[in-house]
Amino acid sequence: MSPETPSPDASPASPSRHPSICRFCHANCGILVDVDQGRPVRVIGDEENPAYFGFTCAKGRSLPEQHAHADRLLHSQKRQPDGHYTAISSEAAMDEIGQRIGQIVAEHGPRSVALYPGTYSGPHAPSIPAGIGWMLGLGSKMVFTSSAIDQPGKHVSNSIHGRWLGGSHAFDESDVWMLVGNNPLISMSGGIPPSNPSKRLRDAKKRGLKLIVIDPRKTEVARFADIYLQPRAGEDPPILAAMLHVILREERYDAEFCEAHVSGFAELAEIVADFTPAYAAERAGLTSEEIELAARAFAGDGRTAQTDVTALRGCAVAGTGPNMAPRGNLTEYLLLALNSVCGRWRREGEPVPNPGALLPRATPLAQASPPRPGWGRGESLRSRDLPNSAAGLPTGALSDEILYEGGGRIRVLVCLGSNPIAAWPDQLKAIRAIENLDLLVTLDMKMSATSKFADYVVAPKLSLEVPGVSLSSEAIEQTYVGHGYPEPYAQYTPAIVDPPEGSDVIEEWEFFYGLAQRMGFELKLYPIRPESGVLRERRELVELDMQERPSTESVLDGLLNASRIPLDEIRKHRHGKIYDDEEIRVGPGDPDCADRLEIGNPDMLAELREILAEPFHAQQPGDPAAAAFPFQLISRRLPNAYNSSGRDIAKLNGRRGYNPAFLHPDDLAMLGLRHGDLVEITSSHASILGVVEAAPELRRGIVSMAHCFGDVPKRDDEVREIGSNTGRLIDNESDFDPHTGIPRMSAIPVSIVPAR
Ligand SMILES: Nc1nc2c(c(=O)[nH]1)N[C@H]1C(S)=C(S)[C@@H](COP(=O)(O)OP(=O)(O)OC[C@H]3O[C@@H](n4cnc5c(=O)[nH]c(N)nc54)[C@H](O)[C@@H]3O)O[C@H]1N2
Ligand SMILES: Nc1nc2c(c(=O)[nH]1)N[C@H]1C(S)=C(S)[C@@H](COP(=O)(O)OP(=O)(O)OC[C@H]3O[C@@H](n4cnc5c(=O)[nH]c(N)nc54)[C@H](O)[C@@H]3O)O[C@H]1N2
Ligand code: SF4
Ligand SMILES: [Mo]
Repeated sequence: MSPETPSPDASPASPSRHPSICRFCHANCGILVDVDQGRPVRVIGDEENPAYFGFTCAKGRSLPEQHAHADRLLHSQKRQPDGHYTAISSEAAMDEIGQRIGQIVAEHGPRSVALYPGTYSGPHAPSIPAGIGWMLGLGSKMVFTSSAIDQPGKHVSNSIHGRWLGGSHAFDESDVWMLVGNNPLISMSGGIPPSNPSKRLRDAKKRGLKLIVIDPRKTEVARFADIYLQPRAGEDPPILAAMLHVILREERYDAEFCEAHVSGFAELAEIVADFTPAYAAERAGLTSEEIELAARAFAGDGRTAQTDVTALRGCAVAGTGPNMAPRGNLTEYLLLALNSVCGRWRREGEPVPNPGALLPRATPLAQASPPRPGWGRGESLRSRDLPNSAAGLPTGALSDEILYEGGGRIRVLVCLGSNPIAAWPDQLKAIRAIENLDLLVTLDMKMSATSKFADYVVAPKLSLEVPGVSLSSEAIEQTYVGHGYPEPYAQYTPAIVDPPEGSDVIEEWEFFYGLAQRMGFELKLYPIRPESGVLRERRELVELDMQERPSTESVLDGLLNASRIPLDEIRKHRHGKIYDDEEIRVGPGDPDCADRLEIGNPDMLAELREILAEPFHAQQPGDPAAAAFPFQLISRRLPNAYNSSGRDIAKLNGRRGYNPAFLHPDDLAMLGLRHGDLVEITSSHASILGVVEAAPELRRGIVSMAHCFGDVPKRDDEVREIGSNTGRLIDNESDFDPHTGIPRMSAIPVSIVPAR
């Protein structure tokens, strides 16, 4: 079944119910959508779904409200000279945008065009391949993704550590699991599978899983922890180095695995010898015992037999918190080192948990692939001496590249389901940069904070109006260790409804296709490349027919040309299915292979040495030594908002569309504040307003706030309605990672005073 024209599942007139995939967030929950009069009216979890077991969250259940939102754009918009917007047909918008970009490229070269794919480039499988294919056709490599301001340390550390081609252990089979600064029960991200994480966690606890959580906030997931460490923010590297110290000192590592497959052991051992639990505990505001306990729980008794498939299983993963705090690469690197010294990689003869469904067939091998450089790849920025890294170009510095006054600056920005003014570090600079562009095009469902600056806003179809597949949740395993589906699950959904009557909305891939057509080049879709998952067969490049526009269904067929389970088979099982028909076991490594997992990377060891040389004091709230900025602002996610989305949906935001500034009740008392009071939060860079709320689950001295709220400064006095933008507090130029450019986005030193 590959219909040439996408036909929605529902007939417009009669009420009906349809299995589908929720794409409000990246978790791809299996849902049932009730349709009446051609519109979605109700969403519930699909009990028949074999991986999600009926799970949904309030965001998914509000898809009908999202689709029918009064602010939803039903037509693309063009900015007029007086700053107002008028509707423009999507065809005319593509004509004008194609022509304008053609002129700018002719004058300034293709490098003047940048693409920024963000959050909503994820739900639709063809969006990013089409966006990147268009950029490559144009001849520009200036693709900046939100990954570089998210968890860039993962990409860098995977590169410099190397991959294990047999893959990592899966959550569902593990004895021990460690989460450092992520909260998968709310974020659906990081370590616990995205398919009903709370059920999976409860089942795992029943099995006897030991959970270790390190987070300054006792999060929803931390409440399930057997061992919970509540450190100061930004101290993860010393804590993890001290855990390695304990594991090596007490010989709780897998000596046989290290001997055969790991290099740099002696170098790492030498430096972590200085990271005593007492030292790390003092820095992080913990006790030595807590760190020792965590280390022993993670490493267990160190059973080593290389062929013993019953040896302790587990994995240590981090989330956005530590990646946004200083030295995120090092945190992620030390986690890989912990996994490697404990031998937490799949051995010869073991079956892989997910041999692939929408992904190509796994071809796992018990062998390391060699480390590669983590940064310094390809072209550097012109504005600042920042290279491309394994996480891509440094999005944290894209504002500087747009504001650059020398030749070759970026003049055109295409935002693909993204919102720079809400999301980029240093919001005021981001605003200046956006205003400095010759052309800004956004593909956005509403006039977001960024779209209000755009020359053109291209109105997209929303998720229930387009076919979809559960690829993003499966493919994440290829990028991040310990992520993805623990079983060969896949789901396909056709479009459930047509777009609203009278609207003119297009899919994101169609926009790039339309531009390529007008600019006279072929659009080729490039498949994803594995970074850290199990080794897989390769997918083919997809070349699209440029004469007659293909249907989305046939684009999906092309993109999934090497799926282990053919898409036509997946199309038949509308409630999703686990394709456990085939067992694939890890093959033997090449006995002559000299490749090793590298745990002694000199740059990472140098960062560890820097930490030892750094002065520190055990900071307390109100501590005179930290008088200027006695608090640390950390990032967090709220259940009912998804970055900048959701906060304007009445069913989701309850009475408040803002992001509270959460503080420990004792800190509130110390500051003389009560719930709902307004405060001024000041970093070395800027100030924002916040509405305080008591949160006993926080460590003292911490203020925890969600990002992507608020708007431009002229709306600051609406803080109680729209919240405030924590990105404004971030200085992207004086405190940033030299390899990925990510600035300090968590553990930001701030002061808090009552607002006058
Ligand atoms: N201070 C601070 N900053 C942060 C973070 C933090 O923790 N703290 N987190 C960072 C992280 S992890 C990320 S990923 C980035 C996110 O960065 P961005 O992706 O740039 O920000 P979003 O707000 O998610 O932007 C998504 C946009 O897509 C639009 N949209 C919604 N539905 C659709 C659709 O169906 N199609 C299309 N085309 N558009 C749609 C929304 O209206 C919104 O404007 O922010 C980063 N910024
Ligand atoms: N509901 C909802 N779900 C989302 C999103 C959303 O906005 N809302 N955003 C999506 C996106 S873009 C992403 S990238 C993922 C992110 O998914 P996660 O990484 O799980 O994000 P958070 O839930 O913010 O968890 C980060 C945790 O880090 C902690 N933290 C902060 N600083 C530090 C530190 O220095 N050290 C340690 N150890 N911990 C620290 C915070 O207290 C917080 O609990 O979530 C995705 N899912
Ligand atoms: S977790 Fe994400 S995919 Fe699942 S229902 Fe909620 S918004 Fe939808
Ligand atoms: Mo993210």
